[in-house]
Amino acid sequence: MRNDSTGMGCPGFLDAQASDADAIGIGGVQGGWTVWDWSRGGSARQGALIVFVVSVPQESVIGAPRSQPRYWGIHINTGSPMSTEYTPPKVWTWNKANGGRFANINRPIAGPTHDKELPVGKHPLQLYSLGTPNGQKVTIMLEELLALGKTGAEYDAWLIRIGEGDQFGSGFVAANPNSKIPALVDRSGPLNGSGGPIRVFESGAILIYLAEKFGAFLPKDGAARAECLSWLFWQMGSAPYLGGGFGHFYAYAPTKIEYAIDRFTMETKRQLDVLDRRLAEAKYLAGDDYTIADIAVWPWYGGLAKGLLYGAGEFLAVQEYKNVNRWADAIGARPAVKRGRIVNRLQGDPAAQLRERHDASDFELRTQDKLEAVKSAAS
Ligand SMILES: N[C@@H](CCC(=O)N[C@@H](CS)C(=O)NCC(=O)O)C(=O)O
Repeated sequence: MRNDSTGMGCPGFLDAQASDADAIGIGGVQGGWTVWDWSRGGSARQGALIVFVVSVPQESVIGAPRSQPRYWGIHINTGSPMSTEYTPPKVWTWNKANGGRFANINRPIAGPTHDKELPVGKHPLQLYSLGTPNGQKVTIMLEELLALGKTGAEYDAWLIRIGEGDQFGSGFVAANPNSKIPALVDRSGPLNGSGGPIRVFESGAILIYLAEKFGAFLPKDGAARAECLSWLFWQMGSAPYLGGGFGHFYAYAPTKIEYAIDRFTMETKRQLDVLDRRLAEAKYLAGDDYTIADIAVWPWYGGLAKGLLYGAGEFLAVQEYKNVNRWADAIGARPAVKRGRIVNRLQGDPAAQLRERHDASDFELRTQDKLEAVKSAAS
């Protein structure tokens, strides 16, 4: 199994995590065995060996009515795929063991799991993030603002390892009650008139906040502003089908389910066509100018069109979307984009990973290849 991203399908955070073997065991899908109570709902899995025992309950067992007979089964997982024939029980219950390798981060409840304050650096803006497409939007925006000479956009970018559950620390949850990267804390105080730190979560909200604060990359009014916000919100609504739908079922789910892959491939190709048609009539999504709409859409759909997401370039025939490719190349060539896309990255070429960014010079001095060279010289 490749790296999931908590079911959200966000690519780009592969980190040292548990191996596939931890999917095996009670409730596992690739071997081992499971005992379950048939009378509470469920269905046979492909290739399973099932032994039935009818029990006459004298005492209530796991809450079933005493008057009903109970059927118990033993399911031997033979390594066959998870069944697609699943009858949901009346009430879903959280079976932690079924979470496999991601049991520590997939939860049906919100809120912190542990106490941990967030670090604070020297700059006005503190970003808590990770170099997935959702995180890249904000680091690209900050680098673009700095490139324009907006020195108030200097920032510390701290790494949040979502595979290790950092998003459930009390400090992070205070910055984003939704426990997802990216989260921004603006500590510039008097600049905002409030005197205190301002938290902003959801990448779209962060982009608008920064665009308004610095007066850049968001047209002031009229049709251009409406077009920009429309494409910005298009991204927020569309990418979950790409990441949580297509990416999850094509690349990460423990079994390939044709129905799910078909459904989300159809939608992903439709979305690429939506973009391709828009970019046939306009240079950038909002019109003649590069805006936060492009900054939001590029990390997802630019990456997809260049065959960089989910190993799906050939499957989706991404080269056919010529206008998206033209636009993706133009944005990818911007120096600020080249910088922003490597911040908080944990994956890929070490020279293209700046795991934490606290100073503009870090791009020259503190990429992972440089840090590793210093470490090996010292040892
Ligand atoms: N709509 C959110 C999506 C953020 C999101 O899905 N973040 C993922 C990483 S790309 C995350 O933090 N997942 C951790 C988790 O689900 O526990 C945004 O645009 O900011």
